[in-house]
Amino acid sequence: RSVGILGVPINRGQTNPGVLYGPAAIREGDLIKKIKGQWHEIHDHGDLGFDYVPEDDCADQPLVKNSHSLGRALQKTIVSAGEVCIVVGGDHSLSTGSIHGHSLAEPDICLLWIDAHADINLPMTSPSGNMHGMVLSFCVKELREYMPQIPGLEWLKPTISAKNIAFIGLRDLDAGEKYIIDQLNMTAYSIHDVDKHGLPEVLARSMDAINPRGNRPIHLSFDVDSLDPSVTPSTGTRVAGGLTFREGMYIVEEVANTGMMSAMDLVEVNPTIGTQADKERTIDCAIRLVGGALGKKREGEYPQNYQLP
Ligand code: DIR
Ligand code: MN
Ligand code: MN
Ligand code: MN
Repeated sequence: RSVGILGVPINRGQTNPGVLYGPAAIREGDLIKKIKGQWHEIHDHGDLGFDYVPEDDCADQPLVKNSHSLGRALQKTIVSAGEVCIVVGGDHSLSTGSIHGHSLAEPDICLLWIDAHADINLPMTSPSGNMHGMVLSFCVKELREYMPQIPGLEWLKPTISAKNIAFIGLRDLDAGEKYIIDQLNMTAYSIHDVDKHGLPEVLARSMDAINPRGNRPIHLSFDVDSLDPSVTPSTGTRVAGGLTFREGMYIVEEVANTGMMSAMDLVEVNPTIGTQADKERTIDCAIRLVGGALGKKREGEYPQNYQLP
């Protein structure tokens, strides 16, 4: 299958504007060249173009900051069928668009959410008003009756059931988020669970829960703040005690091994945070995660027709 890369330099789902430079920095780190395997074709679709809208200044609703601008930008996130789509952010609000678009292209997706945060605040439970912490409340069908109409986001309809979502790496949840996860009986592995059972076990249980027959297209939503801040320091909401680099790589390689990944979000790389070394480390890690998810193997590999000279 061929691979499409889409940059989504969206930054109004949170408050640090520098996350806008994520796609450019990841491209400059030589993403395309480094992930190119022998067996897939890569189309770079460039960055999603969008305008922010002035209505956001008049704040006709206080619940979701910049909702008109986000709504207009997110509606354009199309995930094309038949191509593995890599969506490079930008902040995590972009996943409302990519999940919506992916669900239209592939009706039976499951969602693996790798994040320090659950990003499932309802607009009313959000302590921040930042949309990157509310992504899943817009996507989950079971929360429809609790969702208020948000101006600019009326088009965004929930497309995925709570039982088809698994979280790994959680360690900073708001009360409303934990309550929703418990009420909907969602598959959620915190960093405590990772320590207790080990990452391979937690990942296997997650995949069993959301993709028991292994026949569903997988949407992998990877927030780089899931990893320990020593691994990905250049991100807006660092939380101590995260997944290791090796655990992150293990996740993406295992997802690649299923052969069923059809979309991946790689979000919250903010190259304006930290030192030059922090930024380089974060971007290098982001690129390795994408490469691993596309089937690049740390164990080594060679093309099918390879021969010794
Ligand atoms: C917090 C932080 N739960 C919020 N969320 C973050 O604003 O809703 N998500 N940082 O990635
Ligand atoms: Mn294409
Ligand atoms: Mn997130
Ligand atoms: Mn996060």
